[in-house]
Amino acid sequence: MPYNHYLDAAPEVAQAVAEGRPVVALESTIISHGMPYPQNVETALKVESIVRENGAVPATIAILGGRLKAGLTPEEIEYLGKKGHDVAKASRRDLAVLCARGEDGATTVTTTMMIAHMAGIQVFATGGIGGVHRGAETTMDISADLEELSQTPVMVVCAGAKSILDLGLTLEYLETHGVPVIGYGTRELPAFYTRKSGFAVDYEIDTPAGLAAAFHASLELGLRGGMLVTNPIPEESSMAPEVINKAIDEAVAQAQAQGIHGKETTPFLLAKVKDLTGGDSLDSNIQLVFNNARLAAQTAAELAKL
Ligand code: PSU
Ligand code: MN
Repeated sequence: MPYNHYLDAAPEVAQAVAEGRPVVALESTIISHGMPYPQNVETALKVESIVRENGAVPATIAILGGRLKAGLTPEEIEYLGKKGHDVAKASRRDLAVLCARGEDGATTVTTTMMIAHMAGIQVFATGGIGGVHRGAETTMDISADLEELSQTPVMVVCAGAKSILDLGLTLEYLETHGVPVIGYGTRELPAFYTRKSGFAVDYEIDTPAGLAAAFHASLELGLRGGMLVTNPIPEESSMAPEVINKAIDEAVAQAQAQGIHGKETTPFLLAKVKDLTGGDSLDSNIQLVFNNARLAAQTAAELAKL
């Protein structure tokens, strides 16, 4: 992607990229819209330290005052966490207007991939990605995250997709758009809160070096898109499928009954699931993000050797 004057890479991030050292991008919608304050800020700061402990430089990404930031200060993370839903959730279609107006935006998987790529960052860790929503055959609600994965060469390490989505259709969409879905140490797509979903991934890879080799080949082949690494939640943090699936079904029914649509759907469902499980899902969510940050940092370190 060409250089652009809206981008501000933090000095530490710019230097690491220039020297070919490992860097891991992190998103900010998960901070402003995905978790409540103050757990969101605590989690975001802890994720950064996990990335460091595993040998990479963290670059939390957001839009602040119309600037595309790759690498935030702890004060900036606190600001985004406290402002919460008052920060615009910024997807691809929002970037130009936010930049032109000098406004703030919390970056989704889509915009975090875009800004990471502009800054020369190849690996990105998050919790869950957006996908094809249940009922998309009539609502056409398909996350821009899937389209971005097909056109931006960044590896996204996530814990699979939540069954607030239609997982089967999400995989079909990714296949159509040529996005490889890798299971880390598993043949089965993890479903975020649980390690299993009943759906198969395309490939199982068992080491950070193996993930790095696959992504390196993708870059060398000049393939346009990214790669989706799905990392199962640690067993001890995973939830009972009956409990979580009941909460998800109830959340989806409430969203339908209240006519929730568009960009509000995902944050609404995430918040409802959290309420319905009495906060247990938030604990699981935090642990799986830590787990993904660890794997992403180790993979970025391997990629830097190739
Ligand atoms: N799914 C989660 N947690 C999240 C999100 C999705 O389990 O925090 C956020 C991510 O930022 C993702 C965005 O990119 O929601 C997708 O929103 P939408 O479905 O509106 O595209
Ligand atoms: Mn949507």
